[in-house]
Amino acid sequence: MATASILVTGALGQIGTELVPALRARHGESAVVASDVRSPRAGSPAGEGPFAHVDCTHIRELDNVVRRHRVATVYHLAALLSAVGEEKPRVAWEVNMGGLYRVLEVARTHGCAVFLPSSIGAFGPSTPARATPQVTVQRPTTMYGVTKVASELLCDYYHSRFGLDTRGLRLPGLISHVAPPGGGTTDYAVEIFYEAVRQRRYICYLRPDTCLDLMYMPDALRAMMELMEADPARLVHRNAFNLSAMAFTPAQLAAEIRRHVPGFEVDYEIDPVRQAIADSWPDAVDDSAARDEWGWKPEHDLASTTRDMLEKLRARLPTRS
Ligand code: NAD
Ligand code: AKB
Repeated sequence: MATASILVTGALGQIGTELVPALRARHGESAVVASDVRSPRAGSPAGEGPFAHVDCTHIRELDNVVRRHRVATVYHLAALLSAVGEEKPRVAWEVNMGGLYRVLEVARTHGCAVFLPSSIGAFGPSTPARATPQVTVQRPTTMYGVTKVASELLCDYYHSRFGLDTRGLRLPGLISHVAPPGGGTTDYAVEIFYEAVRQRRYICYLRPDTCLDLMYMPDALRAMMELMEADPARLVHRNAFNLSAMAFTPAQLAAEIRRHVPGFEVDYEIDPVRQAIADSWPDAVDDSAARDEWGWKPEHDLASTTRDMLEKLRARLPTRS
């Protein structure tokens, strides 16, 4: 059996589908074990190298895979996102908290480093909405947000109490074209590109003036890997770095897409649940701690993301003539 040193949980989701190939390109195919509670579909990039079926709420399954593959670093992605978490709050608690607790316990036993993605969902309505500071009020009103704040604290605790090398980012909503998003509030910013290419029409579930932080997937992948490679002596805010690349509203995104897809129409049918979640999140966060402590710098803005998303999707999807 090949020796591997990196385990990715929840590897078949929106992020893992692209993080696994990126880590394999950097560290070698056999050095990265993809894992998920689901099985990979034929042709899935995560299934092209080592793959293990792991339910992150089962400590024995985690322990076996870490032991068997001599895992040194875990990218713990398995979680329920914000909208699904409101439909299934009990499952969200069990997977998001129960999974992380077991990952940290196994990491403590075997001395693994752990990466944990937090989210802008860790903030709430009483958080300052503009230039949201790195350290600020965190009183989220979703189960997702509650688990993200608790996860940030738990990772801090395992670092200070047990010396575990835990690191994390408060990711914005991610825009990507490889795997679909898994049921979040920011999914509109992915769906809109698919529908612009397929139909030239999109029905958006958020109000046109809802401003949120978003990021293109290549920036997010680079941020995760750069943070895990950063000099630990420089990291003050280990487990919850604010991260920003661009902030925009559905109306601004639609206008940018219209520059490439003339006549693109967007209608608005507001989903009260996802609108309330979006309204409770910041408009744009201040990521100066990430910039100062490990040199974070985004490469993609709204214009370059829109151009690249449309180019990639037009090459793959049937388009309306
Ligand atoms: P996703 O929903 O696309 O994928 C999650 C994966 O976890 C799925 O493949 C699912 O099968 C798996 N999973 C669910 N329960 C599991 C269990 N018990 N054991 C093992 N695997 C399980 O999510 P994503 O968008 O890839 O997000 C990954 C992480 O990044 C999450 O922690 C999420 O909160 C965080 N994040 C994502 C975004 C985003 O916009 N995608 C933004 C901020 C933070
Ligand atoms: C969601 O909308 O739930 C995620 C996130 C920002 O955490 N995309």
